[in-house]
Amino acid sequence: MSKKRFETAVVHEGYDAKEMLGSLSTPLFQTSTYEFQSAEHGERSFLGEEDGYIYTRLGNPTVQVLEKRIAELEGAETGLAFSSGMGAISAVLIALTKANDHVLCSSGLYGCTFGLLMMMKEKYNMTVDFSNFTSKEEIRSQIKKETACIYIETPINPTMQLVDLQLVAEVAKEFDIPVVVDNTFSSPYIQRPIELGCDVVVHSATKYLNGHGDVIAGLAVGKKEFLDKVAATTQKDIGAVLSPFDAWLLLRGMKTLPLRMDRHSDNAEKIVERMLKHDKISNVYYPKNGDGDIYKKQMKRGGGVISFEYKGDKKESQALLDRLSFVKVAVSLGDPETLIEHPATMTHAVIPEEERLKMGITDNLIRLSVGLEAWEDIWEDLEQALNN
Ligand code: LCS
Repeated sequence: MSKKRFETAVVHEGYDAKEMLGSLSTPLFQTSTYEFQSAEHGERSFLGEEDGYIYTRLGNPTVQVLEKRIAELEGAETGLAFSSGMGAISAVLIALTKANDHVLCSSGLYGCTFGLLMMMKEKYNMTVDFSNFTSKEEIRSQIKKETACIYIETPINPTMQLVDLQLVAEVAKEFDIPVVVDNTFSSPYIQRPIELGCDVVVHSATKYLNGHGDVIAGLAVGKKEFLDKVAATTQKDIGAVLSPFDAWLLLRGMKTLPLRMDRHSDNAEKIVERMLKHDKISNVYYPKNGDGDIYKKQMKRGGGVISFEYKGDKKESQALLDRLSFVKVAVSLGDPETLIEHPATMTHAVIPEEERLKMGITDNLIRLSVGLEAWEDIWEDLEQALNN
């Protein structure tokens, strides 16, 4: 059978109803363990001599459909599911590094990813540097003999700056260093890092992949050899595995990913056009309007997140949020509801002020996750809050 297009794969890939009594919808295997046919069968299962299931932390049929589906969508060999985005990120980073190693990161990171790296730095004497990844020379000059991996968010949460993934992957290959990309903000519908030469993709599937604001989940995809190691060590033994029910919800939510991403992007484009003309807004950050060349090279659409700087101080920026009516003041993103938050005091509050400002997270930066509502209603609510 020929390889299916994205919109088809997101509905069908990884599931064959014939193997599940014809059930058209993926069955929910809500079980923690599996009965062995005999003690010897159990022994052989633990030795890896038998296919099949042992215990849900080690594998579950519902979760495995999701793992196959995300691997196909990202163009990767294999996938693994976790109980949160941070579960996926920590399992991958801990598997790739050891004491005294160096990690080179994008110039901004989600607050908890930053926190995890700072903890690894302190506990394991690791070093962490940040790069703008603007040229091959710059990247080469920042790679050390202890560099264990390169870790990138693009677009960066919440500044929306972009990193040229192909450029980084080409330099990383020269040094044989794996490149890990957090693809949460784009989803594979918009950007596919593996096809650009990167090695591992991680997701907070809590966001666009699930798309309904009712699940916390993480995913990682990459080469089978590496992810088999993660599955047998940092996933299995640390244990941040996804529950079958949450995998089932994710499989359901993901089916509409292409429709939702187009709608989020259409809505965001309309809002950006108006924000650019509003005299209470000094800067608007949206992928399509920023690094034009990188955007064209690697992204299909701009996605649903816009950040902007309000002409006011911290208190006045917080007061703007309180004047909104149906737009919700909440962290997270990628939900059907439009969400707004203040990164300096919420998602990125754990980052010390000096580093936070270096990342471009000022006290008047506001992040908007544009939802699926009518864009006119979203803009009317924002406009009344901006004008009051
Ligand atoms: N990566 C990125 C880029 C994220 O934005 C988040 C969560 C994570 C990883 C962690 O995923 P989780 O464990 O929550 O599934 N970002 C959040 C945010 O910006 N607001 O609330 C959570």
